[in-house]
Amino acid sequence: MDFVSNTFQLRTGHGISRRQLLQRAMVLTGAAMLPAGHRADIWNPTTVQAASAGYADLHIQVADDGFTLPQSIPAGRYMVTLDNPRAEGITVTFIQPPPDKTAADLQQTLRGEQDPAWLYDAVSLGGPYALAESSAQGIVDLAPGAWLVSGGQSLPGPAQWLTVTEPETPAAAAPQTNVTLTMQEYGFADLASDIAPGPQIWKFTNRGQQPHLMDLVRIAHPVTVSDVIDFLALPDDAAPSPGRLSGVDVEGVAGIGTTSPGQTVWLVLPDLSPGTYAAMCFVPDRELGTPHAMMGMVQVFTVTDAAATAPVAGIVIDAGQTLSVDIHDFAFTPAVIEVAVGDTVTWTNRDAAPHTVTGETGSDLASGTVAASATFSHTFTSGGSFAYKCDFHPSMTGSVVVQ
Ligand SMILES: [Cu+2]
Repeated sequence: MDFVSNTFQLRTGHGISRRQLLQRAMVLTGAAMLPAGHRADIWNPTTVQAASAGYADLHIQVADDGFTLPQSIPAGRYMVTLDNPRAEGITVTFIQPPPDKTAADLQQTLRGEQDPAWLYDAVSLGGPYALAESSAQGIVDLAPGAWLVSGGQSLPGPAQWLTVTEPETPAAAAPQTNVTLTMQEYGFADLASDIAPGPQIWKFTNRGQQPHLMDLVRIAHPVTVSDVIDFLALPDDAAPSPGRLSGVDVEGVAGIGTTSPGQTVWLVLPDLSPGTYAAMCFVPDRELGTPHAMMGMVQVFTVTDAAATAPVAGIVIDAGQTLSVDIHDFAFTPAVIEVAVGDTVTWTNRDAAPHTVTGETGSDLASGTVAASATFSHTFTSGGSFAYKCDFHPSMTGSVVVQ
């Protein structure tokens, strides 16, 4: 009954462990052990620098004996950062149990020693899944009350209590999101078949009758949903066979923990790279005990450069990109450029004549003279539309739209 760690398991060199999957099919959430060599390019902790952008920080450190986190915080919307130095992936899940349940009850229930019915009925918010030796971020709304913060069975020791007191500040606005999806029995509705690469925030709302989670894996080659389900159903010791999906083709990328009906959580994806992906839920069905993935809650999609993405407003996911504007033939190209907060724009003067990049009066966008072949860079730290012109050639105008 692992309500709180993502069920699907990958082991270095052994691929996915179906034995553990089935064990955890008794269980509501999952933990993954992921191929160490495959994660760095996809999920480098140094790229996880999501500014809290108006959200309070809730920092959770994974230690060998449990989570380290505050004991008490005011209610509100939190940017949860899960720092995981361990050699095993872990998910943080926030569970608001009924008043008569203790941390020991949760532990026993996760071990299958108690009837899990209460866990299906408790309010649960899925925090981020952090790969081994990595960090991950997600956003949760914590209401006042007593919450159990659980790492599931993959973390030794019982869950820890977090007391959430009455809010001290007005509610923060909801994050802007690139991908909005609905979890239900049995699928991820609204998840497009093509997703844009790069940093993004996904919003998950459970509109079903049961709790759901998402594990996101990248698969080395194009697959169908049936391929993935066949793969999950293979016995643990099945030999890889040509043309069939095997564990070495699958790498964990990200995930959110178990989230109950009616709840919404957000996941920060620092840099989704092009490829084939599958989203799946391993919550055991309340009636059948079968992991939802085996009942069809698997969705395959591709991340392609071709899919257009809208920058996420208000949240700087990394140090920011650098975008280029050419100054050529007495014009700025592109004349209008859209960037995200934190991005840097570099203007390069490709004319023989000098030019300037001069914002409106009072703007700190002021290059002074940009000589032939010289460049000028400016980092945009707040949203808005910034018009500029060349002081020497007023017909040359442009603008930077910072989302
Ligand atoms: Cu599910």
